[in-house]
Amino acid sequence: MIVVTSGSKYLDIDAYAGCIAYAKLLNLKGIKAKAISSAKQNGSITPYLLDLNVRLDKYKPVENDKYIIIDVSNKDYFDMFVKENNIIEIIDHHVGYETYWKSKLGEKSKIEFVGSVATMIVELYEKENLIHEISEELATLLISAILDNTLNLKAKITTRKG
Ligand SMILES: [Mn+2]
Repeated sequence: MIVVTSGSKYLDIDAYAGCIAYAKLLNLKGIKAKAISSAKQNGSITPYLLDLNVRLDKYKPVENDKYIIIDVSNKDYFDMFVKENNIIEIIDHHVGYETYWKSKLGEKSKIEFVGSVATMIVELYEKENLIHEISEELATLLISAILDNTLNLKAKITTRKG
């Protein structure tokens, strides 16, 4: 099985939406994948969003599973069940580990300095001509992630000026 997951510390709406949407994109391409996380979900994943009919999968990783990591590339912070040697792809928008992963995974390391990982996942749907397969509920998750990360960015800039 391919396991799409994120960090260990907490799960925010960007990671949550990103994992769910990317596992679905793989499924649409005929590749079996599950989106799971053992991290604590933070307040950015509101009860309304949790109630939508798009959710993480219930799945327990086994020995030979392969991992795709979303929204984090610092290997100290991956979900605790991830085995580094079994990582096959990384999609992230944080600075610092892009050279390391590029040398390990080549084009399967997708690290870009954009506002949210959800933006990158939407672009991957576009690239595969599958954008029309994004359901209204999945779109709600993705747009919430994009907005949340943008607002956080503004909040950080405000703090720095203050
Ligand atoms: Mn993010």
